[in-house]
Amino acid sequence: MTVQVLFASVLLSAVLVVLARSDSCPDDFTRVGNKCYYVSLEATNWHVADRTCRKLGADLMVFDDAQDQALTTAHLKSLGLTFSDSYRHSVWVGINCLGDRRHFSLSKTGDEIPFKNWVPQQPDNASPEEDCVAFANYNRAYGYHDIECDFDFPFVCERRLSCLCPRQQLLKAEDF
Ligand SMILES: [Ca+2]
Repeated sequence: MTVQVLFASVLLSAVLVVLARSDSCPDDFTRVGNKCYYVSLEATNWHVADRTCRKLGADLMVFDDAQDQALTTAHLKSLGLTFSDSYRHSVWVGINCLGDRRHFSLSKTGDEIPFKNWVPQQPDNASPEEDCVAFANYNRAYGYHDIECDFDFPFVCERRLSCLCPRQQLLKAEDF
C-alpha cells in the first residue's frame, strides 16, 4: 500500500512538473491567450524578421481567429505600437507568396491562412513586388495587407503553449 501511495505521489509530481513547464513561456516571451509572444520594436525587413524568430525557436505570428487578433493587438498597443491608420505602422506576420506568385499562404508550411482578414482593397500588389504580408490598421480596418518584403517594420514571433490549460487561466481582452 505504501509503495502504491509513493508511486502515485511521484507520478503526480511528475505530471505537475510537466504541466508547470508547458504552461510557461521562455525568457523574453510573454504569454497572450494560448501563445507566447516575442515582440521586436526594432524594424527590419521581412526576411530578417523571419530569421530572427526561427533563431528563437519561434515563427512570425499568424492570427488563428478574430479573438486572437484582438488579444494580440491589445498586447502590442500596450507595448507602444500605435497602429494609426497607415500601412507605415505595420508589424510583419508569417505570410507571403514567395513560393507561389500571388497565392498567399503560411510562410512556415505553405498551408492556407487560417484567418484571412485582409483590410479593404488588399492584397493589391500595388508595387508590384508586394510578396510579403504585414498587419496594420489600414484602410479603416485592422488586418493584413501585402507589401514589399524589404520594408522595415517591427515584428512579432510566436510559440504555442502545448498544455491543456484551464480556460480561466487564459488572458482575456479585458485584461489589457
Ligand atoms: Ca498592398
